Amino acid sequence: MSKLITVSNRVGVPSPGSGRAGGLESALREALEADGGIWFGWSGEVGETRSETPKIQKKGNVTFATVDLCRADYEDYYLGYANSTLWPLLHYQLGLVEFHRKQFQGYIAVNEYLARMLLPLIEPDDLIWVHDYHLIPLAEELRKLGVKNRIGFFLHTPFPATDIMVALPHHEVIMRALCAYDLVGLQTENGVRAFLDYIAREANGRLEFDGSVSAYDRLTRVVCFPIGIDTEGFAKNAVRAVRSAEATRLRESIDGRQLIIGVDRMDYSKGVRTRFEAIDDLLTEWPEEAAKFTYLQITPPSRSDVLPYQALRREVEHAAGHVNGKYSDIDWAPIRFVARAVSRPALAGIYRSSRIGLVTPWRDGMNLVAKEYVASQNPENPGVLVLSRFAGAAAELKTALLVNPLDPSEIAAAIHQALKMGLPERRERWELMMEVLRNNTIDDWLANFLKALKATRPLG
Ligand code: GDG
Repeated sequence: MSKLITVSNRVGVPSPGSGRAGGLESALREALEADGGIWFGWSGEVGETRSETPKIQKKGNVTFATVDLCRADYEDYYLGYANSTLWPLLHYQLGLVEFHRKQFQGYIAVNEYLARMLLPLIEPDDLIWVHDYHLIPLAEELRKLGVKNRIGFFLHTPFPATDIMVALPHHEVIMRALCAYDLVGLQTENGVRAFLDYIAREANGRLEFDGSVSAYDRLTRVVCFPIGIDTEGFAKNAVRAVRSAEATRLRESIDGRQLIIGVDRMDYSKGVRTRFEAIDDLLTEWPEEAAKFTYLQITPPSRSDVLPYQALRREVEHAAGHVNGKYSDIDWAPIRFVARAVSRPALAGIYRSSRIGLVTPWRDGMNLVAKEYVASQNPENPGVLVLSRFAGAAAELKTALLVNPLDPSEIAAAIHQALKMGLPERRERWELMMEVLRNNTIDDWLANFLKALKATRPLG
């Protein structure tokens, strides 16, 4: 019987101390649990040498198969090509893109190694679902080993416009590798359009009558599957969590002021520094708002071994200090900057306690925080989402206050509008967004992708 094999860069093997998994992780685990399946990928461990065989751990119906990488892999594949070349490129940050041929070769080599490690676990009818930019060459490497199974790929980041894509040295190698998948899933229609544009202009390929893309002697389907969240689950948790000790302590500490919330990994694509500049602009333009709100920014560290991320942390801390130094009074500071993670249940309570959700990435594949904030609101008195027009979520959450995330004064004006917005308008905007979130949950996303993958024709 066919089973599902999911492959991701990191595999979170559940353990007693590992806490509650995020929405994507638990949805994938449930899908694997349903008919039995395998989750394969890097363990997160860096050893002196690579593993010779995968470490197998069975939890319920799910087999977790993980391998360790060696130091050179970690540097070339993970820190290097994946996070210093592809990540900035996919987020339109050409100035941050580094390219070193050795890292590129290391990236291909790790994918070739992962394909070899995965091969013995694959049975003829299995469906293989590969996740994200670290693993683009995996299908091509599996094909070289004779794998004929249906293989799908989902890119969690944006797929950039052709002019950005062609800035990548050897972009054709990456695009050819993407076309080795039977199905490529992207977050937005904009991404699908960009993919087709590349295929037409750079690969001399074409769109077939049945909707598949023909290029590099292969047929691939490229489809938009906007990722969702567990909408009802979040809404229910938020009702409970808003009464938790943490949310209560937070509300007491803000002393009746309006709360503005930002939650982002420490990443330059998330636009946190510009958001602090927006608070500066807000207080310059509308000084009467001083002491009427508190902006809480929660920013867990991320990729701290990658150089630009270390510089970013210093810049963000400096910017928060600058704004606080300029506007704070003895009993109020505009920004509370928390540079660590908070627990998942606490997060839902914090979202619900906040009058404004501030989500202004410069670019984002989707942005789940925007959706979680909306799902957590009190229907009787919902808050307002201020959202970057360059987050994938903006294609769905059209009644958020959409802003250009590069313009602090535009963000400031939207915050001001949100602070003043009356209940009827807040409800109307929120209800329309909530309907979208109810109609496309994480379970729908998963089912739609797998249905489309099953509908592709297996090779040979
Ligand atoms: C990539 C793409 C795409 C954050 N801080 C804490 C915490 N979080 C959770 C949030 C949310 C998740 O992490 C972040 O998801 P995002 O979608 O916002 O961003 P990325 O991490 O960049 O994710 C993105 C996503 O993949 C899925 O396809 O949407 O565009 O870049 O769930 O709640 N969770 C806890 N404490 C924190 O402090 N517990």
